Amino acid sequence: MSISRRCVLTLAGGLLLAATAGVQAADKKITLGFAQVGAESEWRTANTQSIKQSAKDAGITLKFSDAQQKQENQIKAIRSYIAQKVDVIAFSPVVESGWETVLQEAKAAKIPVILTDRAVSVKDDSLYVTFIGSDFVEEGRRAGKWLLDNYKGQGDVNIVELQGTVGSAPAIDRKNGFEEVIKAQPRFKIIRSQTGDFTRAKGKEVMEAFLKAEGKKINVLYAHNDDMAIGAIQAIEEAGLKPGKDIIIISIDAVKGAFEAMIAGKLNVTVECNPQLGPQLMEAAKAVVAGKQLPKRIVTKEGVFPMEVAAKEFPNRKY
Ligand code: GYE
Repeated sequence: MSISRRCVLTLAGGLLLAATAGVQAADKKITLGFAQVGAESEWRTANTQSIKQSAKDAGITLKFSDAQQKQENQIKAIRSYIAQKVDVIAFSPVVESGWETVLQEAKAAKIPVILTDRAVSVKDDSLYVTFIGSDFVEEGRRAGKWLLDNYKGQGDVNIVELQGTVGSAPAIDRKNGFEEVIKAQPRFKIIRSQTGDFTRAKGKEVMEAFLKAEGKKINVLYAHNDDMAIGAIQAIEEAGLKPGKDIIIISIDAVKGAFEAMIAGKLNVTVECNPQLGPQLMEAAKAVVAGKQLPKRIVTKEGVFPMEVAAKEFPNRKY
């Protein structure tokens, strides 16, 4: 296996630590309003736990809301945090666009905003202080590189793709990163691509439709997260095919469910996306309240885990 693997559970927080070094704990208790995307995946559950636990550990009062994957709910939550005059607002934007107005409202109220996990696309980047999260384009590239390096068969390789939530940063970037790498070998072709909204149920449903339309022509499934891959595995088995063998499966997140599927021989590889962003978010919130300058981008470090290492790595997994 030529892919290097790494289990990196610490985040790239060097710069941030440097920025916060020497900062005295603020006397005033900080209130942080956090607008979460939803509870759509194992990744999200781990992310929510990390945020709640680290707020407790840091002595920060957390106001938490779950937007059920709807932008309008997140906007409402952010507006209510502005009305409550919290010290800091943080959120993981469900989609990239459409944030200008509410971010301007936060700016006018002089409440700093920290983005975690997903990016926004805004012209004026003074609308947020920093963005803490993964490099999703790189994750897509890693998925593509694993495929080019490890695919054994000859001839055309027909790929079906289960995309994440339409318009979300991880869906856009993971698609682009993967395509950028596989286009080096034109025999690798994406023959179908549709959203499964990052959920198991939708992943299964869309995979059923792919199988109906393309049947045994499908060689590879690329799923933008593990939950959709796990849903698709069920659909593949119900269609009488062997996931991981008849159809090679690549996904992203590296949650425990993916390791279980790899140990069972049903998932070939998962690319890590670390949800444990809580500790860095709390550090950033404290730093910003203390008037410190933060780097505009804080990137999470991650690895790639193929099936062959799953049993050995499983006990080390924290989410
Ligand atoms: O990969 C997926 C979740 O934004 C990185 O959202 C996150 C993605 C994650 O639903 O499982």
